[in-house]
Amino acid sequence: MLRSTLFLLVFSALAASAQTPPPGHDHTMEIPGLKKELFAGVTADDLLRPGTTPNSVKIMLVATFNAANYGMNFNGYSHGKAVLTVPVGWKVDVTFINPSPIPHSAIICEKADTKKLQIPEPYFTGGATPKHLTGQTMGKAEFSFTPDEAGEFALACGFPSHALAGHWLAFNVSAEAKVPTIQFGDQPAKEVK
Ligand SMILES: [Cu+2]
Repeated sequence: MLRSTLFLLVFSALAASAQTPPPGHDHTMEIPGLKKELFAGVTADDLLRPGTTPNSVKIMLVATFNAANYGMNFNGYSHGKAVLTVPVGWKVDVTFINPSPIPHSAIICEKADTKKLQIPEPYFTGGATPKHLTGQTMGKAEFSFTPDEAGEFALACGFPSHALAGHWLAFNVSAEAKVPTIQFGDQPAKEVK
C-alpha cells in the first residue's frame, strides 16, 4: 500500500513536471491589451547589439514581450535568465518599450537590489527610465549610462515589487571581456552581432 502510494506520488509529480513549460517559456497564453505595433519585429537577440560608435552597445528592452512570468519579462526573459555582459567603460544606450497597459520601467541596479520592494536610484548615473518608480504604459523611453565599475548588476523593472517577482535580466560589467556577449538560459554565451 505504502509502496503504491509512493509510486503514485512520484508518477504524478513527474507527469506534472512534464506538462509544465520551463519558466520564461510559457507562450501559450496572451496578455490582453498589448500595443503590438510598438515592438513589431523586435526579437530576443535585440536585447544586446553592437552600438553605432566604438565601445558602445544598444539594448532594446521590451516589457511584457509575451505572457512569460505573467508579462513581467523583458523580451521573454525574467529572473535573470538572460545574461548581458558588457566590457567595463563601454557606453550603454537603452531603448525601453512597454506595449502594455500595466506600468513598467527599467533601471540598472546591483543584482542584490532585485530582492528589494523598491529600487530608489540607478547604480550608474543616467541608468533608468524617467520616474522609474511610477513607470509608464504604452510607450517608449531612452536612457544611456557608462558603467565604470566591474560587477554583477541587473537591468530590472523599477516599478515597486516587479523585480522581486522576477522582472529583471542579469547585467554583468566585466574587466576581462573584450566584446559584449549575451547568454539565454542554459545556452552558451555568444558574441553579439
Ligand atoms: Cu515591471
